[in-house]
Amino acid sequence: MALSLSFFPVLSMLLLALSRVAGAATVVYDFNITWVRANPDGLYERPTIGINGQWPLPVMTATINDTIVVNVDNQLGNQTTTIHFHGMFQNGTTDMDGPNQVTQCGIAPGSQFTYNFTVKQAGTYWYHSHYYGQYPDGLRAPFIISDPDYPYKGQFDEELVLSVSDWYHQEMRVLIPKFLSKANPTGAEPIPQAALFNDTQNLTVTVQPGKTYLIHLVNVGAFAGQYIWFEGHNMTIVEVDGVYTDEAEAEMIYISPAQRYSFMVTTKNETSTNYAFIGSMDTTLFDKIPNGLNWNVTGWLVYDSAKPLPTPALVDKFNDFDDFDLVPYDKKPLLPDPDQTITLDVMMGVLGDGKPYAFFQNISYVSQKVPTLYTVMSTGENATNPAVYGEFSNSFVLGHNQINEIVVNNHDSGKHPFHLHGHNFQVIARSEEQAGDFDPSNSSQTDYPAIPMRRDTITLNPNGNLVFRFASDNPGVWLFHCHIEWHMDQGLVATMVEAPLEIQKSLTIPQDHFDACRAANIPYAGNAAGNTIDVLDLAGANAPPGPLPAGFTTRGIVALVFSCISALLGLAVISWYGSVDMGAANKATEQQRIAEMNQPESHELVSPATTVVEAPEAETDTKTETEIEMER
Ligand SMILES: *[C@@H]1O[C@H](CO)[C@@H](O)[C@H](O)[C@H]1NC(C)=O
Ligand SMILES: *[C@@H]1O[C@H](CO)[C@@H](O)[C@H](O)[C@H]1NC(C)=O
Ligand SMILES: *[C@@H]1O[C@H](CO)[C@@H](O)[C@H](O)[C@H]1NC(C)=O
Ligand SMILES: *[C@@H]1O[C@H](CO)[C@@H](O)[C@H](O)[C@H]1NC(C)=O
Ligand SMILES: *[C@@H]1O[C@H](CO)[C@@H](O)[C@H](O)[C@H]1NC(C)=O
Ligand SMILES: *[C@@H]1O[C@H](CO)[C@@H](O)[C@H](O)[C@H]1NC(C)=O
Ligand SMILES: *[C@@H]1O[C@H](CO)[C@@H](O)[C@H](O)[C@H]1NC(C)=O
Ligand SMILES: *[C@@H]1O[C@H](CO)[C@@H](O)[C@H](O)[C@H]1NC(C)=O
Ligand SMILES: *[C@@H]1O[C@H](CO)[C@@H](O)[C@H](O)[C@H]1NC(C)=O
Ligand SMILES: *[C@@H]1O[C@H](CO)[C@@H](O)[C@H](O)[C@H]1NC(C)=O
Ligand SMILES: *[C@@H]1O[C@H](CO)[C@@H](O)[C@H](O)[C@H]1NC(C)=O
Ligand SMILES: *[C@@H]1O[C@H](CO)[C@@H](O)[C@H](O)[C@H]1NC(C)=O
Ligand SMILES: [Cu+2]
Repeated sequence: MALSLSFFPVLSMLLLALSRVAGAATVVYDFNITWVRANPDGLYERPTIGINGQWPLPVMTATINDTIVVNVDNQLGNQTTTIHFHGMFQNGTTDMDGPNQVTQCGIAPGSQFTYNFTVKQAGTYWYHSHYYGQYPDGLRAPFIISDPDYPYKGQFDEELVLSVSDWYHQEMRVLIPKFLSKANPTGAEPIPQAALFNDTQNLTVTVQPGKTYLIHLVNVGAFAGQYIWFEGHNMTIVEVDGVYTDEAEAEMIYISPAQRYSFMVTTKNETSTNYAFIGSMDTTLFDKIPNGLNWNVTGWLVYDSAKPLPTPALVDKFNDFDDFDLVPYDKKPLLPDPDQTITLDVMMGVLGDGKPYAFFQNISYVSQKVPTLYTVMSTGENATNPAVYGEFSNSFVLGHNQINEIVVNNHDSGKHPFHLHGHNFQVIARSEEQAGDFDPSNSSQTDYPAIPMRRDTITLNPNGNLVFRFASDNPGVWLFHCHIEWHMDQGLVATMVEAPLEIQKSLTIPQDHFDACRAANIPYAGNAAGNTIDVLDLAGANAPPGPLPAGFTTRGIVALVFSCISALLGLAVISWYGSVDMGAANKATEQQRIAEMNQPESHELVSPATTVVEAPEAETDTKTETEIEMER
């Protein structure tokens, strides 16, 4: 009989404990993915993506060195899916990383697919769908990996897992086309209806006096960063995104989507009072605050269930801990000067279809006909030429075992939590808001921390910059993207093709990966356009729409729309703009955008008063889109 861990966690842990005597265990999860119904905020019941008939989803657990096998059975019936194990380096198993059309083909409805990898890291992670904008529909949960040699072992009495998130009442299927629409040229993101702790509200956590709890906190949300604090208690941070840190005391933290913290909370010595803990969504991300929205979620540390649950006090200034100041426990020193530097300027704008897009420089990511990893595997020595991956996969080829520096300049007035797959990275510089572009001429090794903070998801400040480094010691295809799902959907994505010739040498892709492609009728060899004969001929590769028609600039349209909105004429202007003929080629693109439930792309959210959307200088070659066919 196949034991499902998700059904029998306690029993499974027992079995694992037994099998571990002989060494690392194999932990098997059988995930039957189906629609269920859920109403976590008590305001609205909706279809939600469940596993084995349940939502909230099971928390995955393992011990360092375990092999994880996740057998996915996609029984959604009407949506493709994939799973990404966020923060896992997937060292030697880049084909198990999960992003759709990057390291695999999507798992079509009715298809099965096995993820199989060994965990060499411990700490707080999560798993989530990496198929287009799907995970906010429910397919996301924590993944905790324990470590027998944990340095803070003995300093706490009990471990707790806690997720925090935003929550939408409508499905992404409905929200994405509304968002990526020419009626929304500024890219104003949908505002969540609620915030949740552990996929509920008013969560009560029973605690004992005089004890220390190690809390693993994950933001599994789609959009909102959240301020987190525990009334009457401080947090002692000991881990960030899987990186152990020196103890750092914080009264409040800010956690962006996809980020994780472990911290210790020590309870009072007496039980006379219960204490609230709060998650407060960062409303500077929201273009407007709808009437009646409660952007806070409350839970309670319950010392005595007979005592009242106090209403949280209002906080008028958020005084959150600066994660840049964290010091990794292993004291890994600053990496040397880089061999390769990549500068990415974050831009928001409108393309010729009148819809809002996001760009690194002038490139808005579009997934390609052939998953990028399969292009690596089938283009021989040409795999070191970024051109074979298609211009709009925004690919950068990294040499093996070199030092890479990524500079991200924010030309947008919103925050962006950037995530790199396959690595954590040393954050060596991060500016405050409005600091403008990073000035490399002004910086040298001595300006950077001797022991930089490391994590895998870092928040970039509005109109600011950040710089990070990592060594390319993990051959694979690794996405770099904003973890705000809306921005991902708008194209705020780049692809790091790390040591492609090493991938070719060491990787064998299991047969079920190719079967997934066949089931979805997706080619799995050749360049981005599926050309296996002349891999330098990219004709037919997927591309976003061309630029705005002559005479229009994004800045102009945005200014016009906003000035008219302020004159209460906004709707008229939007419909006037919407009536401009964008050309037949773009109509196909529009349908493709709506139909495509496939890749991440994206845009920024900002308050109208401060929005400056820059016009990308995009080219005019609008190409025929074929992703609509893939989706059928
Ligand atoms: C949590 O409590 C608040 C205040 O009583 C209430 O408005 C809200 O509906 C509760 N949430 C849930 C999911 O029950
Ligand atoms: C798929 O089915 C679910 C459950 O009935 C429904 O809520 C959802 O909107 C459907 N999604 C698509 C893309 O058709
Ligand atoms: C998957 O779960 C659904 C809903 O609980 C159930 O109807 C179906 O039989 C399950 N499929 C498999 C293969 O277990
Ligand atoms: C995990 O495996 C590595 C060798 O790959 C070994 O050095 C380490 O001690 C193992 N850790 C545990 C906790 O078993
Ligand atoms: C997982 O991968 C390992 C190593 O390649 C292999 O030995 C094992 O058979 C695989 N397990 C499954 C269930 O695919
Ligand atoms: C949060 O939910 C997970 C999964 O259901 C559970 O394991 C965990 O104990 C919960 N955390 C708290 C603090 O209640
Ligand atoms: C929390 O930390 C702050 C600053 O480090 C300190 O002033 C305060 O007394 C601490 N509070 C508790 C409850 O320990
Ligand atoms: C609880 O009591 C112990 C022993 O008296 C003391 O060391 C500790 O500081 C107290 N903790 C708190 C949070 O007051
Ligand atoms: C949410 O909490 C913050 C911080 O205490 C407070 O300023 C704000 O008024 C609260 N919002 C609502 C809707 O209660
Ligand atoms: C991947 O594995 C190689 C060889 O074992 C090791 O040198 C490298 O540091 C690892 N990289 C990461 C990111 O874990
Ligand atoms: C690289 O591509 C060119 C043009 O298609 C081709 O002539 C050459 O044989 C390719 N090299 C390899 C190693 O595939
Ligand atoms: C983007 O800019 C580069 C460098 O200026 C240029 O070579 C390329 O053609 C541009 N691409 C698009 C899509 O505009
Ligand atoms: Cu973003």
